[in-house]
Amino acid sequence: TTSGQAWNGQEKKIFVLGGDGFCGWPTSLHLSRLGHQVTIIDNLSRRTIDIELEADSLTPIQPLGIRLDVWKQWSGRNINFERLDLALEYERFLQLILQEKPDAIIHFAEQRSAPYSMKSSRHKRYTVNNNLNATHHVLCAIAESGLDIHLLHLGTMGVYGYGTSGMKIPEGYLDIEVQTEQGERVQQQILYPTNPGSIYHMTKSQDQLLFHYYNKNDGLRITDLHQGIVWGTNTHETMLDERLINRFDYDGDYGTVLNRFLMQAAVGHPIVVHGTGGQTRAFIHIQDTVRCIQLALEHPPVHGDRVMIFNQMTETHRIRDLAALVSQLTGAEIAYVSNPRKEAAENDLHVRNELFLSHGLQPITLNEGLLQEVTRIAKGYAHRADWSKIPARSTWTRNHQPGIPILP
Ligand code: NAD
Ligand code: USQ
Repeated sequence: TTSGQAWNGQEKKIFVLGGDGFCGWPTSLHLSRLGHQVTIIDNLSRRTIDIELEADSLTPIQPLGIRLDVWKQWSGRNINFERLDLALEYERFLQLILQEKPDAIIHFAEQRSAPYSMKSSRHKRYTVNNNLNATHHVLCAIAESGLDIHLLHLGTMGVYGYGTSGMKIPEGYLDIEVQTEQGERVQQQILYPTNPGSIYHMTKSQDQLLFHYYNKNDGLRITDLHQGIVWGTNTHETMLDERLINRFDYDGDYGTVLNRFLMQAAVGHPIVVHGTGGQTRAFIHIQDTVRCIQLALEHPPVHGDRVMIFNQMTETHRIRDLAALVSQLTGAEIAYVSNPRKEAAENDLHVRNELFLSHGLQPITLNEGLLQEVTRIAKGYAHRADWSKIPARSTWTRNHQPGIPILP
């Protein structure tokens, strides 16, 4: 164990909101291993959505109680759990904060799938109500508690939009020059104008305004991590025991693109590319997600700082290049289908990520070994795959016919 090395050897109390999810679970284990006292707060809505969609993680995730018992056996450490809906149970959440007095709160607890958020008006309203209320309740409770708690939020690269005219996307703030009434030219920095591509991404854009306001008005110390698409499954901690395994979404709503490609190749399904595959996106491996959160926790903003924004990504890739890479490695065919989403067919993407690099992140980049490791996991659990869940059926516009094959 590396107990006690973080934050100059101090053990901290950390709430992990959404700690049963794909990013939250490995983060909780990692922070517990570092010697921190972790409390997971989750309403298990992601598991309920699996039931709604009749889809399941490819990997066999255990009930949270078993996960926590197994972690205790391996590490000797307790992780506490409170089942609580952050969007609905404000008072209970406030009481927990007052009772436990956490040093930091990491907020993963939102509905995070863009296709799920676009399925129907019910899904749009659920995503907006859940995400905005959860975020606002967290901010409001920290302010009401009067405690000095560092809030870290998992945001998304998608708030920037993907048409950047060739410029490098800065870390949250854009330098601009305005002309005053007197004709003087003045430099300013503004929050990068958002251009979300789904209802889900729109909630993340709105979250930014809530952070800006509570930072300005109540002096809350906030770090917003604009994360790219996460790939991979396991981290050092989730690999210790099969019962600690992380979730692996592959269905058309929750499966993210690179994990879907690796899974599709592993089970003998063609690799499904939306449109021409000219979309360029930012990526990060799950092990780096966990490491970045540790680094952001260890470098909190000080009083008076504005909201600190990090771009939490390590590389950018074009979707059709990823498909070609996975196809070369595995021999899988590529199927180009009409794009169910409303998004630019081709875009360039250049992103600054100096803040994490300056804090010592050594990024894991896409390499054959890692890709094969994920394919091995996918092959190992291929018998659990339900092919009928692979196609993306959620569409951005009403009369779109998804999944129609087009010529490459
Ligand atoms: P996930 O759906 O696997 O996990 C989210 C967790 O939050 C789930 O366990 C869910 O039950 C819980 N939750 C949701 N609403 C809640 C509520 N109202 N009260 C209590 N708990 C609630 O998602 P993930 O992939 O782990 O993503 C976590 C965060 O990271 C999200 O905010 C997402 O926007 C962001 N993110 C994810 C990715 C990615 O590729 N997975 C990329 C960029 C950013
Ligand atoms: N795509 C395919 N084939 C597929 C699935 C997706 O070509 O089988 C394409 C999509 O059309 C899109 C791109 O791949 O152009 C990325 O799709 P995705 O589902 O992997 O990612 P996205 O919807 O953007 O959402 C994911 C997470 C979300 C997070 C976001 C980070 O679900 O929580 O915020 O990645 S980012 O994209 O940087 O905004």
